[in-house]
Amino acid sequence: MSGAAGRRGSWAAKAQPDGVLSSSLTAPPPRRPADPFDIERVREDFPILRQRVRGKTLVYLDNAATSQKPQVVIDAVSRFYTDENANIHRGVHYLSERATEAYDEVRETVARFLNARSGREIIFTGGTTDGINLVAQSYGRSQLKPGDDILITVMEHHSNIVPWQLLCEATGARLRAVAITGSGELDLDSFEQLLGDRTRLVAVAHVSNALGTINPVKQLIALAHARGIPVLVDGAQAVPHLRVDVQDLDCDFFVFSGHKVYGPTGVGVLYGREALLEKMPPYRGGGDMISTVTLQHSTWAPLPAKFEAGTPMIAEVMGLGSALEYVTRLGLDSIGSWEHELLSYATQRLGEIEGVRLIGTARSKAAVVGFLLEGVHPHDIGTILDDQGVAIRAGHHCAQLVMERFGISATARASFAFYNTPAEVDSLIAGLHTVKKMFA
Ligand code: C6P
Repeated sequence: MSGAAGRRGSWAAKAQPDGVLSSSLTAPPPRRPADPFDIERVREDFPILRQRVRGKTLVYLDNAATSQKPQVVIDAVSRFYTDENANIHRGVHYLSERATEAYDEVRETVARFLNARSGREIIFTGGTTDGINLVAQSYGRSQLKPGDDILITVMEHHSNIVPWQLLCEATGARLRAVAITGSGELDLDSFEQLLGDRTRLVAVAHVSNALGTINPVKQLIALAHARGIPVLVDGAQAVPHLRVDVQDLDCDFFVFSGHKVYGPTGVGVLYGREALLEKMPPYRGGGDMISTVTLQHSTWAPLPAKFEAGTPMIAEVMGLGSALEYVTRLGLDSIGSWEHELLSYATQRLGEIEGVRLIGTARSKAAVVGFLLEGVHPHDIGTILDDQGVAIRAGHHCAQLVMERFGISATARASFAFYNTPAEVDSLIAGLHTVKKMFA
């Protein structure tokens, strides 16, 4: 991939701040990116990609909704049920001991993946949404009072809005949101203005699912910490694309979902700074999270068990461990640069289509392109593309504040993974030409 960044500069599409693409006469014709790792071989790891849908080769460009699973992940889940199934932290028998050991090992894998200080800072959750609700209900309820502020941004997914609204209703705190610019970047002046004496928590997306914007979270965290305010980072769209180091970011909480990073659904991670997790009350009560129980009173198990009540999603945790090992083997730097090539190529090719308007043209973006096609509703775009085997997402993407900011109700969104190819971008573009013909 060496030299890729330089090449990119020469053929990246020229988008105006409002997202209108100018088909610059001086721009050279689009050049297909070169293959960084052996993509065809990598694609063989994903059995679902071999299938045909509606008689056409599947072109899966809805990776921000959920990514496909490599065979090793499918095998890890299947192996657990075939050979290892037992409950954890309970039995004295062989299978239970083996399952417990494997489950706890994945916790260490996650800690290494995020560069957490220890496995005590890693809580298995049901996903990003579950992790944010945990922090809102445990940290939030115990720390916030009437008149306090929680600061989010206009580009948040509903999962990073609604839990805070519920918390505000319960505590009398107030929810405030940082503005975004016409290109879909966070307005840093707005951030600094809203960061006030009453702000008790900042919750911000690392990467926007609707715009693709990569936020300068390290800088935001430093600004918040200068005022002693803890920060939660919604990493749902970051971990599949970027190398995350929670110590380097210095975040207080970081959440993500397994299914977006090539793992199973139903499992996710909350990283929390140990000192904060220690002082937080449990979120849910039940088995495995206690130390002692009497009729009137219970005491809590040490971290991380305090936050993992009941039988967890053991098979899914096995799958998650395998997924994180898989992406680590491929290398997040290689993944990121290949996806950036795809993003630049797709942006350039979309620019060739008259009537396309990009929503989200930030300088720093992950592999998500949201767009409109003049005179065609995004749902019609999605449906017609689907007829051609091309899967994208159309709608508000659970980011209605973003839609409101741009004065629209929906976008079409193509989101890429490392197994996508320039030929698949070409299929998307060909599909959009068909859409245009049908609506001409
Ligand atoms: N975004 C999308 O198509 P869960 O559902 O808990 O795994 O993830 C929620 C979530 C939280 N934050 C961000 C930034 C997200 O993108 C998502 C999920 C999917 O964009 C489904 S709406």
